Amino acid sequence: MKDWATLTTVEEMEAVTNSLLENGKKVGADTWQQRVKNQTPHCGFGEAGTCCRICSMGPCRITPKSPRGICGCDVHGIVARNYLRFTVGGTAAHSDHGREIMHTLHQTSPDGNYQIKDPEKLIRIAKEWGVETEGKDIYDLAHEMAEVGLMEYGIPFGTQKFAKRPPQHTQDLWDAAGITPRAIDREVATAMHMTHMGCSSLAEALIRQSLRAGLSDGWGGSMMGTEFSDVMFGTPKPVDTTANIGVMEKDMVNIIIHGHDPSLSEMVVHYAQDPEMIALAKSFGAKGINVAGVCCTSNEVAMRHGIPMAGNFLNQENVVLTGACEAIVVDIQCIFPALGPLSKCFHTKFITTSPIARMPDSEFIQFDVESAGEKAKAIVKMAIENYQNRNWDLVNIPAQKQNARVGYSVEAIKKVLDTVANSQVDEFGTTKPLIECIHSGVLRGAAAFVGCNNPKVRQDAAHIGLMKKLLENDVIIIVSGCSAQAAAKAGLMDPEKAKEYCGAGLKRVCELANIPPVLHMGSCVDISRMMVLASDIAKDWGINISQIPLVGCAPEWMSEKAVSIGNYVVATGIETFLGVDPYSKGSSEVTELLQGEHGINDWVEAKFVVDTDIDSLGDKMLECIEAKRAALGI
Ligand code: BF8
Ligand code: SF4
Repeated sequence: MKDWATLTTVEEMEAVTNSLLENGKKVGADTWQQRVKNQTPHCGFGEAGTCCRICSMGPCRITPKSPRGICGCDVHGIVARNYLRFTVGGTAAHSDHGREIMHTLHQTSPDGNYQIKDPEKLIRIAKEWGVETEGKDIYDLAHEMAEVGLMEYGIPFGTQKFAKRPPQHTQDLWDAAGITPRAIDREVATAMHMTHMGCSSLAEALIRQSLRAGLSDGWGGSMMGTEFSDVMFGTPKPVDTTANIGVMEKDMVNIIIHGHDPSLSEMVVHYAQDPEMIALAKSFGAKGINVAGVCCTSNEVAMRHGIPMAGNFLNQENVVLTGACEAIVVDIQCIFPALGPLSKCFHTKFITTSPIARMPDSEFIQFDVESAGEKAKAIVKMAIENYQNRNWDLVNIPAQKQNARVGYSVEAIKKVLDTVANSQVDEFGTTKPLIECIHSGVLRGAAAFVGCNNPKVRQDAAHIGLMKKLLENDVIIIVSGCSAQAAAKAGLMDPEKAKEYCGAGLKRVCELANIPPVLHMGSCVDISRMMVLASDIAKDWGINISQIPLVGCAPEWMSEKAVSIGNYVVATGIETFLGVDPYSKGSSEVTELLQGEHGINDWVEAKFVVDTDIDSLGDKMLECIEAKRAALGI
């Protein structure tokens, strides 16, 4: 047995949360821990996916006594329709985030709020898309690329441009299965149409569309979100930061940024560093301004600026419960409406900024590209002025914090791993050193950890527990979203500490490359980076993606976006392990399609594995990696 003493344990994190809940009790705060109790037990029909309310003849619930809805739809049709609608909720959200990024790109200018920070990347993608670059001003090119990218949402003919990125074999599988993604909005609209009353009730067709819609997210909307965020805000490079609730500062103005779109957080970070704002903070008696993040926004600014990560999804109330949060500024997605009433129990300002995410009990400051600078400055100022309203009797910032090295874009991973082996390096690096490590058995394989927290799973325990298990077995981990923050909070991204918990091979790789064994690849939209990495590995190795000893895992997932992700990760050929059931267990046919040997596995060479017993889920991941090695004869 290894000694994990130097990492922060789940028990220690829970103790800290409990002390914050005590703080909340003093002011009558309502928290998710209480609301989970109020909501338990959950509706069995909803959980099995067997309730249909697609038309007003229902709701129809399937039981042994009533095996069909009023229209005659059977349980398989109902479960599959629900699954498809769940998927495209996520496809729409991710892709709309990508669309906002493209609109921001369209308005970049040398003296405006947003500039081009990675022109090489812009030119590279322009060449890939067949857009003429010669002799063009970089901003003209950016605007043209924004228009081409925005057309990907509604292009009447053809398929997604980025869907040409994976190996030919993957593209052939997609074509044969009829799931190569067309216009992104079309895949969402088709799904809504298919699931309208009186359209599709054939489970197989509905699951096929789920994969197609997912692919339009992962190889469409999300990929544009990632690539063009890099173009505007910089492609991430390794940077040191800190994680967990102790990153909040007692004597400083604490601004928490929460959500997903970096257009807002980049601006807030910029103005929080403005000497004029810092001087203002000092005039109110604070030592300065401290910006920290929650959820994927946190990942974005941690990766690009080393901004500390205060916590993940189920920590969002904790930051307010410290009594030391002057403002929690949010944009879109994964924001608890609870933050409104909760912030009223403290001095905290809850500031919403997007017309997409309007909430009661918040101050709405609409953010747009033209006024971004001015609005961000006003928000920072509001937070500073609010410092004087703190109730010092309620301030409780637990001293829990770990170091983390983050910022592993595909470009950065290739670069750092080049130091491990002496392979030929082309202009943008290759994945060959990584392949050599896996081929020789120094590393057994790789695992991509993604996704959320979910009160159905003990918070962070599945992420951290599974990661530890894989690290011991020489499996290198790439990570994104709230899974990344779980790892960072525990200390698994501290290059000094975390390597001690790896098997001998992985430890050696970490030492040679000076990396942590858990590589932070970004937000959930950035799972597209993982797709590019997998695709590059397959090409450099000369095998199919499904042959790589690589698995995906979302052990604590909760959102529709996570299901959209699951669909595209599997459809890309990566076996995906879930710790929470996607409301599909009510149908044997849908379960067979998603998890059986001859469902989607026959189309895309991968499937889902669902197991709520986390230890057994980990065993299955290791078995899958070893089986892929054996099949390759390595
Ligand atoms: O997109 S991992 S809880 S924050 S959905 Fe949300 Fe889940 Fe976190 Fe980011 Ni992703
Ligand atoms: Fe019931 Fe059919 Fe209407 Fe669904 S579509 S609510 S199963 S009648």
